[in-house]
Amino acid sequence: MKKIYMHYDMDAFFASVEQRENPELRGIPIAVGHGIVTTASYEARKFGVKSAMPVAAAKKLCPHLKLVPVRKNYYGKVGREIQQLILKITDKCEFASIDEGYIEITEFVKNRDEKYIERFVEGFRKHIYKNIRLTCSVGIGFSKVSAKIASDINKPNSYFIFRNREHFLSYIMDKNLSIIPGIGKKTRELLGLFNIRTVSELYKIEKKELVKKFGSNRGEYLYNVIRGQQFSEIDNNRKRQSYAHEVTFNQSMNDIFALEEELREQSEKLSYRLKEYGEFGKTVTLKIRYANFLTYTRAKTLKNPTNKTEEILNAAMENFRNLKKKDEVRLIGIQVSSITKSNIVQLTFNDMEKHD
Ligand code: TTP
Ligand code: MG
Repeated sequence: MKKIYMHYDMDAFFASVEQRENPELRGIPIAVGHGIVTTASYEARKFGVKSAMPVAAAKKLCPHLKLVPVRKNYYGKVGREIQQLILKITDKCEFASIDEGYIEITEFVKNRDEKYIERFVEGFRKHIYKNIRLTCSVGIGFSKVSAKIASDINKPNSYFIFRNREHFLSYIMDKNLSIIPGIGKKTRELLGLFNIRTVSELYKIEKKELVKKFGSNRGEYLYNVIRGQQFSEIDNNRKRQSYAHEVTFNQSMNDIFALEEELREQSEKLSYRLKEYGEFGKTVTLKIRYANFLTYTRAKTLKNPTNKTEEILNAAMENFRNLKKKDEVRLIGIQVSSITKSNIVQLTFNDMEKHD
């Protein structure tokens, strides 16, 4: 059965929390930050003030800008209150960061028309506002990626629904690649060298070409995501024992540099995932399968648990270098285990209070 996903993203999160707490900050341009703007209220964005901008530059654009110091722990607390509220509706949710998350809503809206989905979305947004006093933007789609793109379309304090894959494709086709999650600045720069800047321009490139330029994982992601064929499930398994990435080659791989590059890519992904969940791993295991199908694993225990790309990569590379044979590889992968939590996020799973 086709699934339906919702993505929510709080509007100007840090700034909105500050405006909620201090009535005198409401309705005026504010920036949360110290030296650098972490986020700006929508009133400040009208002047061109943006995240990651030096405060001095922001003040030039908007002389009345009110600067507010960052209170990260407090925003974290508010973010977790939002998560708790959502967990009372369903446990089919995945919190991608402190102010955004994915919710699989198939069971709530299946076989219903678009009007009903609109009512559901507005009900959700009201529920958040009533309890948290903050606004969010919501997107609906047939996949996590399409829902995420949708939530950005009518930001702030609104929503957008992709009715189906065709609707999604016609919307994204003439847009810049920056609207696609996972196509970051570096990838766009590289594609720009080949005059590929929009989705339709990327559409013309064959999968083979993309895999050649970006490796199998990234290449296939790029190919699939702009075709609405990138699917991943809601990941709500909070008691995770390990994180792993591996890749199987169709033919045996003899290029040691390419294998090392693959290990780097996998380390980056593992680091990203660990950070996303605020977790650290102490054991890094390299898995390798040769053309004769013999499979070996080599584990290394670190002094301190890590979530850093370089530390994961170094441990995996040490094992890789120690192997007698480094070619004729059919599969290579890294697992990070002995997981510990940095900051304890206590999430309770309870779906009693369903709302409509
Ligand atoms: P975002 O959801 O990217 O931004 P936002 O919520 O401020 O605004 P929008 O309405 O466009 O969603 O990020 C959430 C919070 O994360 C943001 O309020 C501040 C913080 N943040 C940083 O600390 N540094 C950054 O570079 C960005 C982009 C965000
Ligand atoms: Mg946000």
